Amino acid sequence: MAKAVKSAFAKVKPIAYEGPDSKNPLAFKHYNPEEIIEGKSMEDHLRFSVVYWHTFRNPLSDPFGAGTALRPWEDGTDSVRNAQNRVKVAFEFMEKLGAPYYAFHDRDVAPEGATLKQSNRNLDLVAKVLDEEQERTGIKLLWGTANLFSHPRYAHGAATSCNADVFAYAASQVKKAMEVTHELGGEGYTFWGGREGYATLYNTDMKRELDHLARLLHMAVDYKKKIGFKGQFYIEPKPKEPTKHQYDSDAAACLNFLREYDLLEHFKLNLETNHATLAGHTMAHEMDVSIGANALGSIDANTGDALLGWDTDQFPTDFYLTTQCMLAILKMGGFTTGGVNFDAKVRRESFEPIDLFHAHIGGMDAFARGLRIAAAIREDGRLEEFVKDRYSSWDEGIGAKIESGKASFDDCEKYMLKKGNAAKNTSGRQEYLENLINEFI
Ligand code: XLS
Ligand code: NI
Ligand code: NI
Repeated sequence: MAKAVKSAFAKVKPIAYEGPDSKNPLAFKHYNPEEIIEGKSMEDHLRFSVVYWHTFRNPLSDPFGAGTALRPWEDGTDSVRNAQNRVKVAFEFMEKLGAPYYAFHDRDVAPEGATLKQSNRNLDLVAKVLDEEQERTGIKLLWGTANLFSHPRYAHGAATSCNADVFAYAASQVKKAMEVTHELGGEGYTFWGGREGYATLYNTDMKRELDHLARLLHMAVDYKKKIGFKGQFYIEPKPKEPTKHQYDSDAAACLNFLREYDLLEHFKLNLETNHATLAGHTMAHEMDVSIGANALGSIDANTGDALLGWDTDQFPTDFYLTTQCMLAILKMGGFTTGGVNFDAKVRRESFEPIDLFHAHIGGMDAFARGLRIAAAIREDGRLEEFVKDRYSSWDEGIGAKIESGKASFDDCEKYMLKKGNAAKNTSGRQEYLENLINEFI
């Protein structure tokens, strides 16, 4: 029987803001939750969220070796009781860290049973403790999701499986995960197509699989209405891993899919940095694409390793990256339902519980600093002014006529025949702009 855990982090005091001169590793140097930036507190800008799967369930194994994580509160069983205990540890951690949100998959928080019925019951038993702990601490659920990729039944995919029974199982699992998310007051629900893709086209009917994926999402939209769930639906793009090709490969592919199947109004995107780079894009690119479609919902904040090339899900510590993220978020007017969700894990070598604090403190500080830098760049105004100027030929004359749809080919030709040649181009000044950004970092 599991012994009741009183305090898993007894030696750690609540993490406080001590400012940039502090040498205390268990203090924030930049994240000052109440500080007002652009009229809003840092806490409200950043809406930090801790992920249950990496932080409390990842054993820190890799393809070459077993897990290394030391988690003394675990009793070594896959019991509901152990899962309930773990919830208390998780909330103690999040409370001491000062994270206002968390996110989970159904199977992270509660053990899978032998049947769907048993799994649902296990989830209810653990959700009860999640609810109590949310109530006790005021920590809220950013989003919930269903794990439709770990179990062997999902080997060929979930919604895109060749096996209709597997689709039905996945739909039932999503139904339950949505209900629990709703009961816990979740502000969103994420669909990451873990194994929705293929390993070889020789055995794959791609069109049929995509139709099925859209079917599942339409069912989810219908069910959302039925139960009165008001949270935001998100799709999370990722190009590969574990499949060779995932259908939701990047922001543009997701947006096209959602448009094609009449789903765009019901979904926004949850962008993850390491997925952007796996797709051959920068996070800033993916954010810009999504903002352009009014579809940036939330971010899974992490980073990859340029020399490794797989989804290493590291904690973000690079100020250039966090500045770019915050420039994009401020540009879109801030998060509504979304947040900065640390879909990140400590390294296999960082196996002690205290490393979980170092990792999150670093990520939160990096984003807080990114927010400050981004706000300073905006306040300065030179960057924005440069871009505005660069396109000023579109503000009047032929440019304005083209933009507003009032010019035809004939008009363009008439204009250019009269003028003889196009006005001279001006420099893009990339180096000047890179230097300008460096003034603020
Ligand atoms: C995995 C994904 C996953 C989603 C939620 O690569 O990032 O963790 O965020 O299913
Ligand atoms: Ni993610
Ligand atoms: Ni990832």
